[in-house]
Order: sequence, then C-alpha cells, then structure tokens
Amino acid sequence: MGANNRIDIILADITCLEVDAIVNAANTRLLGGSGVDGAIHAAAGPQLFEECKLLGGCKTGEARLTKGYNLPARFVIHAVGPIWRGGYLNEDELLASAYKNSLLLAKENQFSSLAFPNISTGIFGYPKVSAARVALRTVKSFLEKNTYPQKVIFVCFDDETFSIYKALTA
Ligand code: AR6
Repeated sequence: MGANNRIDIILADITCLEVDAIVNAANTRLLGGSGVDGAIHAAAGPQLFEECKLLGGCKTGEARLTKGYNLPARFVIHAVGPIWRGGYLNEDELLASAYKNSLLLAKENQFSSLAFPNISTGIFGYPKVSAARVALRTVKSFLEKNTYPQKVIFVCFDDETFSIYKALTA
C-alpha cells in the first residue's frame, strides 16, 4: 500500500479522536502546559499527569508513551518538538526526530491509527509551512518502509494549517 492513501488530513480537536494513539506536543518536563498539551491533559484527567510524573521528562526530539485514560484514544505519545530559534539550531532535524520517534513507538506497539497535531507550530513558534513540509516528508518516508502504523492522521486546528497541508499533498 502506498504512503499517500495511508495519510488523512483533517480539521479537528485531537482530544475527540477515537484512534489507537494521539500525539501530544509536549515539552521536556512532560508535566503539561497550555495549547494541545493542556487540552489533552484536561480531557484525559489527572491520572495522565500522575503517569507523566513517573517518566522523568523527555529530551527534545524524543517521545514517550502513556495510556489515554479518559480520552477516546487508547494511548498518548508525548513528543517534544523544538522551540523555533531562527532555523540554525537543527530545528528541522529535531522536528523530524519528534515525528520519527512517535512513529517508531506506534510501530513497536502495532498501532493501526496514529494522529498528530502540528508539533511546534503553536507556542514553540515554528513556521507552519516549513513544519508541515518536515512532518509530511518524515511520515511519508516512514510509511513507505513500515506496515505500522497503518494510518496517520494530521489533525489541523486552524483553517490556515489545514490549507497548507492540503496544498502540500495536492
Ligand atoms: N487539537 C488539535 N490541535 C490543537 C489543539 C487541539 N485541541 N489545541 C491546539 N492545537 P501548541 P507547541 C494546535 O502550542 O508549539 C505547551 O505549553 C495548535 O493550533 O499546543 O509544540 C507545551 O506544554 C498548533 O497548531 O504546541 C509546550 O510547552 C499545534 O496544536 C509547548 O506548548 C501545536 O501548538 C509546545 O508548543
């Protein structure tokens, strides 16, 4: 199966998705925050915070798995994208690595469906088009070589990002 028909692009709130795992755009402390991180913790409930405390943080570019608790998703993959500092501090590589490590966790656990938010493009300030290019390139190349996850959903939260993803995959 080709990579393109295993990718969906939707405009939605990621906390509402009934998938094997949703990805959280977390920070290195893994103790919650605002943006999609805050929304995921609010919807999952306090048990998610308790499990995250046991993880002891996560480096930029890496990812960690927890259960989904009260979310409709079974699991949460907490991925830490880079803070945008102008593009000269390996931001592309670190963002690609956050996607790749999330995909590897989905593969190891044989998840069928995996949903990503647009990591780093909110509070972390990564330019949206560049981030979408990195995300699409990384996911496509992973799907070409791997059977799991079977489906990847890019969950956009604003019309502009949704249009960017649609244009880049047209
Ligand atoms: N569903 C889907 N996408 C969402 C949702 C939602 N419910 N809410 C926001 N987004 P951000 P970052 C989009 O700022 O840039 C936190 O405090 C949002 O529109 O959540 O990686 C963490 O703790 C944007 O496109 O994450 C970190 O400290 C995307 O999710 C820091 O922010 C990512 O925006 C991480 O910053």
